[in-house]
Amino acid sequence: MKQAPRIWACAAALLTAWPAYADMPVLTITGAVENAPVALTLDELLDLPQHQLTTSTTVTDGTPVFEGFLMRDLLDEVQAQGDMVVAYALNDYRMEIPVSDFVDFDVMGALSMDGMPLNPRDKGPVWIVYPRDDHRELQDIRFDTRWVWQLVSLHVQ
Ligand SMILES: Nc1nc2c(c(=O)[nH]1)N[C@H]1C(S)=C(S)[C@@H](COP(=O)(O)O)O[C@H]1N2
Ligand SMILES: [Mo]
Repeated sequence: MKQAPRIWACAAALLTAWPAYADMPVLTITGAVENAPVALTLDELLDLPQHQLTTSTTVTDGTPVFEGFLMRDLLDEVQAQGDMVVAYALNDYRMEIPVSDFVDFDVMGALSMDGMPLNPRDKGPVWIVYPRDDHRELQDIRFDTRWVWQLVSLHVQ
């Protein structure tokens, strides 16, 4: 899967809040998972245990409060078997992320920031957020590139 499906970009861009597209698939998981490909709706992502994480980022001011699911919970949910995920964004950005990041750290698939649903026009609907302020080793460009925003699919390998 090389290209993020553009139709979602268009559909999602027309909408601004969660309820409007809550039952549309927003995140597709391919590769080494049960019953691949798995297309998850926002409602399904919100059904995963939700967590809070307060951290500075390289692209926002201050220390926003993020809410969302833990990446390891998502991978458990789809019974992922692999050491690496390739994260694909709407803008064709792609980044390989070792699954060990999600085991070692509470890396979040953030769905909201400061109480506002992340909008597909700006970082949303899913933004991979690392607990950067809690771990010195995460304050590094190597990890910054893994903060994939506008995440649309994950390929597990
Ligand atoms: N969807 C998406 N996520 C992305 C990127 C991108 O271009 N598109 N750039 C990455 C890079 S290279 C970095 S360093 C961090 C921070 O981006 P910044 O260049 O806006 O500070 O976001 C990462 N996440
Ligand atoms: Mo970067």
